Amino acid sequence: MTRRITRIDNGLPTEAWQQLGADIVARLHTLAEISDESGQLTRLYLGPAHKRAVALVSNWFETAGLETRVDATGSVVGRYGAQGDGGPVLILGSHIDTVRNAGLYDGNLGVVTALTVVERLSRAGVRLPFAIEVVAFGDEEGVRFASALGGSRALAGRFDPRLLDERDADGISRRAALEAFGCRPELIAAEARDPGRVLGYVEVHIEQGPVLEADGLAVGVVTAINGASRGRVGVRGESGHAGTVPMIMRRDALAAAAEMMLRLEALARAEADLVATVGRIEVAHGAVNTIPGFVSFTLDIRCPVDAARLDFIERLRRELSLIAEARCVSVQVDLPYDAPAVTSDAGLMARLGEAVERQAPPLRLLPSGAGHDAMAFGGRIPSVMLFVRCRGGISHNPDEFAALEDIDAGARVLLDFIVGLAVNS
Ligand code: HGY
Ligand code: MN
Ligand code: MN
Repeated sequence: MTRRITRIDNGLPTEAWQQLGADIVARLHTLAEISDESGQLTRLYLGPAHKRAVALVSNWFETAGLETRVDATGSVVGRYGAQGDGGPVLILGSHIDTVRNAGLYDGNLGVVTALTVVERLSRAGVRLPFAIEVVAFGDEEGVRFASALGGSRALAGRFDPRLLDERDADGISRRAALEAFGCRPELIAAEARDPGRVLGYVEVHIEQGPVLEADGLAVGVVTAINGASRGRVGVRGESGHAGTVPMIMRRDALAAAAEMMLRLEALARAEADLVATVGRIEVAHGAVNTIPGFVSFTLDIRCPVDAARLDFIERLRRELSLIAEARCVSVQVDLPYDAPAVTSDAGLMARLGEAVERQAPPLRLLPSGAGHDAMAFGGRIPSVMLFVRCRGGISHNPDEFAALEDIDAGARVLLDFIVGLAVNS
């Protein structure tokens, strides 16, 4: 027997609201045991750990009463049907892929929170005027391939087929990795959701920054997400014998790259709200007694204002060319990944804010410096995020931590938001 919810305060049995944090934390620890590397949490897109995590999460979704499938990009999609057919759908989710040596919460918290909240509705036998899809994306971090957000962009109808030819460090294409995972890349386009049938996308995520902790708050509603550019700089000089080539005659690619990185840092420091990072550097045929001939390093540039980010990149290209010219090396800047800044949907922010005021007051609005799957939906499907306090703002680090009571608050806010949407629909 399914019941229709009429009011938030008595819409669900008391037990639906209890132990949410404890259930979520227990699942996060179970999920965190699935890693590509022993002794640390690394779960790269379409790798062995991702495969095992998909199996575990699929089992959780099915046990919670969701119709579950793995979509054409490897995302796990669990659907909790509506009271009747043909209604709209609310999409909840986040990602289960991680960076290398990650913490438990980045991405995984949002998936497990959404699952646990919908599981409470299912246990209470409550059906809503809309369906809910819980999605565990697998390509948010973009660590294995150059581009990110492949799963969420597929749902948003924005998956660029050229991404299928991107290759990882072992030369494996995204297409081959998807097929080896059991996916059919030719079906990705069909994963696009009809924006007219989607109420919105809502993502719970650890803040990954220090703001909520500084304000002494458990949760906050995200107003906007920084835009991002990512890619790689290649510097080509001439390799040579470290003992014989006079300094003045060298075309040292690594020394040139080092000057370029310091120039990047100085330019970024001069820009309010813009951040730039070099996360990896590779020296081709590096050896202690060889002058480096070719070096490549990654670039990650973020800013809340797209025009400022793109203008910065143009200035950076000119500056790196001047350094290359002065050092008689060549430089190539490739930035294939471009994710525009996204503002949260005002209506969803208002609804989520009301839920925060009821479950974990006071309401705090804040922007996101980190990127998220929610960015993929910008301008096509309304989206909003709820941040959960992050100890010390530490993330992309095994010391990342969110307290059980804050996780519980986040889950209660999400459950209240969903019930509120049903009551007001
Ligand atoms: O890089 C980011 O901002 C996100 O954690 N993928
Ligand atoms: Mn994340
Ligand atoms: Mn991350």
